[in-house]
Amino acid sequence: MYVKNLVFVLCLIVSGIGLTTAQTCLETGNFTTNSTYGRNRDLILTSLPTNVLEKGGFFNATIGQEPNKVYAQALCRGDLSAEDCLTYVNFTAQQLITNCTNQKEGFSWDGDIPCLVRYSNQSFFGVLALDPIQEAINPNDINDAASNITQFFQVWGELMEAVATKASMGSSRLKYATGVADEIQALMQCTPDLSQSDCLTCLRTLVRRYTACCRTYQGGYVETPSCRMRWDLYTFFAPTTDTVRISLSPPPSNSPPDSTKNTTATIKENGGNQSRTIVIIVVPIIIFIAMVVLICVLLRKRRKSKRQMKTTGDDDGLESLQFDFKAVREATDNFSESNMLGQGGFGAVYKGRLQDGREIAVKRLHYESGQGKMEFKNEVLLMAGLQHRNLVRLQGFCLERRERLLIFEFMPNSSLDQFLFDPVKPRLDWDRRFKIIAGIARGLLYLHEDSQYRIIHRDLKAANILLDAEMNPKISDFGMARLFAADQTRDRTRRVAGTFGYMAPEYVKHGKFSLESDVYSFGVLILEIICGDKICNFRKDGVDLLTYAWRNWREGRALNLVEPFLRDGSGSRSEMTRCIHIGLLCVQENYASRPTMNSVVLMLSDSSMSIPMPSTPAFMLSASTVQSEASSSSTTDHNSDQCSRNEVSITTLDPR
Ligand SMILES: *[C@@H]1O[C@H](CO)[C@@H](O)[C@H](O)[C@H]1NC(C)=O
Ligand SMILES: *[C@@H]1O[C@H](CO)[C@@H](O)[C@H](O)[C@H]1NC(C)=O
Ligand SMILES: *[C@@H]1O[C@H](CO)[C@@H](O)[C@H](O)[C@H]1NC(C)=O
Ligand SMILES: *[C@@H]1O[C@H](CO)[C@@H](O)[C@H](O)[C@H]1NC(C)=O
Ligand SMILES: *[C@@H]1O[C@H](CO)[C@@H](O)[C@H](O)[C@H]1NC(C)=O
Ligand SMILES: *[C@@H]1O[C@H](CO)[C@@H](O)[C@H](O)[C@H]1NC(C)=O
Ligand SMILES: *[C@@H]1O[C@H](CO)[C@@H](O)[C@H](O)[C@H]1NC(C)=O
Ligand SMILES: CC(=O)N[C@H]1CO[C@H](CO)[C@@H](O)[C@@H]1O
Repeated sequence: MYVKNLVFVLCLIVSGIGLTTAQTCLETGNFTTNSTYGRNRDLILTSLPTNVLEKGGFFNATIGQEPNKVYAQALCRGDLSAEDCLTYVNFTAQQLITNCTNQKEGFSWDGDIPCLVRYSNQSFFGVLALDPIQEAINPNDINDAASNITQFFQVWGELMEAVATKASMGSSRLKYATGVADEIQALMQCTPDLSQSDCLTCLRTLVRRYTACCRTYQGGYVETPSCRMRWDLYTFFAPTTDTVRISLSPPPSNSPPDSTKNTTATIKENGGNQSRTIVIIVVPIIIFIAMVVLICVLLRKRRKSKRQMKTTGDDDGLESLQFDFKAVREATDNFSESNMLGQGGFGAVYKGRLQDGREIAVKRLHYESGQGKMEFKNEVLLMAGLQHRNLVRLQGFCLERRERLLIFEFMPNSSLDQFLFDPVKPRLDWDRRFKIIAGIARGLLYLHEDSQYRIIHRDLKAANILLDAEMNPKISDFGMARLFAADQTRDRTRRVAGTFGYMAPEYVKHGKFSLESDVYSFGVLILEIICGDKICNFRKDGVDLLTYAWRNWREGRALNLVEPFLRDGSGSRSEMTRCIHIGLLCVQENYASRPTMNSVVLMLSDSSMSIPMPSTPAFMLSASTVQSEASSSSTTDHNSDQCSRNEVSITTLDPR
């Protein structure tokens, strides 16, 4: 195993920093000395310095042919001069060559040498790596430095989020940002080959990690191979005009940012420098009176402009989202039967083509959604803010008398259940299925942890996973809760809603839903993807899917679960076993032992990570038991589809 969670203590002696370099040679495989792989590795590492200089601080390249192909990457901290970058990368690459004598993979952390060098026998370009994580701290207690710790943490959190967002919005050449809030200085950077959302996920993971382990210290850094953050109470980078600035004592809401040229300067002066205040007191009364008059005038102006800002601000966000009802009706051919894509718990979904040729999917919500216009608009705004590669994107809405329409991007490859369960469709190979599993996991992680709200999906299932043109999975039907009854947003529901088979036992029994019940549904989904059969239809050796998977896994024959088509294919057996293992962890009866989506994503992305043993899954919730309850409460035409829905499905958002 590699070095993990190692805490290096920065030695801070007055102003100097003791340099620590941290190198990790991964034990994922060895090459022999003087082999082609070794020669390729040395060659590409020695070529990095000049290339990274030429390419302006970031460079990735490959050399050789499989199986001796080597992938390498070098990245310098965003504020390094080209000359320093060359020197540091040269130094680091040389160290890697000498220290990782024959490991196939290795990298050097950013650490205090402000560059990252990484090489591997497999491609990692553009791939988010959240593991391993390394952190280092400045061991002094933060309480000694901050007078009001509550306020300090609040500002700290705001600054971190602002810097992370700014860094993620960088270009494909540089994703780097710095920020200053009074004495707090922060620096964040992603490898620029990451997408914006992956970068943001990465940085937020680091911030969470730092908060969990180290926030009582006066500074430190956390890094993964994909991104890094560092903060301290002194300047360790050169602030520029791009540096994010946040005021430590956030001015009360009555300070408009643009009404006067010099407002911010004045506020800073008042808050920060008392001697100036004394000078101001001594200033002739006439000037004082003039200022009072000025302030009065300003206040009045402000009140006016504030009111304006409020209304126009809301409309700005919504206007771009609002679609013309007539246009949408035309696009869907007056919601014709032939354009109907499906009938979900919230209403029917139609395909449409706008005049400009854009294809859309329109969800026509049931009339009884019973929500006022304002509430509906607010929820739409909130849903539109949920953006992730693995979530179906809300493009807009329509509000016309009792009509409530939601407009989504159109997914040409319909939904995952069709590819898994429809015998007529071509079978998906293992690599594709594995990518789909990983994509769903990332989407769910975003809903659970990385978006602004903690969102429980509550109806995760194959039919709610849509596929885009490249067969990337996108979760749909999230964030719908508030469009319906408000009391559904509590932790307990009056009625159990969801789809039988996917619902966690504690949810069915007690109506208690949680992040863990979503993880349960995800576990069922993994097992379905592997066996190619619906949980409600599956019957083998007289037992249901979960029992069958568990039994075979216990007896060391986990792969018995795998669909014959995959078993005959060339897919990685160890990946399949690993996925079954993770699936079983997710469907454990004891919800407290189910993994979080964060660890699921880690377990999926890092094949060397050890995974705990699962305990018994929820047997008593086998499809047969549920089915009898389901059919007794629903009409007979559900018999053909045993995965019957129960009431309406609802997603819940908890503001954090
Ligand atoms: C390489 O190994 C040497 C000896 O163990 C160590 O002193 C040095 O710090 C290592 N280099 C890096 C970059 O970790
Ligand atoms: C690789 O070599 C190191 C010694 O250099 C050894 O400790 C390790 O067990 C080897 N790993 C494998 C997978 O052969
Ligand atoms: C990288 O090396 C490891 C260990 O030898 C091997 O298991 C793996 O398949 C290799 N990956 C690629 C893409 O060649
Ligand atoms: C590797 O090659 C060099 C010269 O090409 C030779 O001196 C050295 O002994 C070789 N090492 C091994 C382990 O074969
Ligand atoms: C890299 O460092 C080595 C010494 O460690 C030096 O000989 C070489 O000239 C350096 N290369 C560049 C491009 O600076
Ligand atoms: C600390 O700051 C918080 C938030 O700004 C404020 O509510 C609180 O009263 C302050 N506490 C002290 C002791 O000043
Ligand atoms: C703002 O005020 C400060 C000091 O009061 C002054 O130095 C600065 O030039 C002013 N800036 C503008 C834009 O008026
Ligand atoms: C900056 C850079 O070199 N980016 C390259 C990294 O590798 C990918 C895949 O080979 C290329 O597409 C990028 O251009």
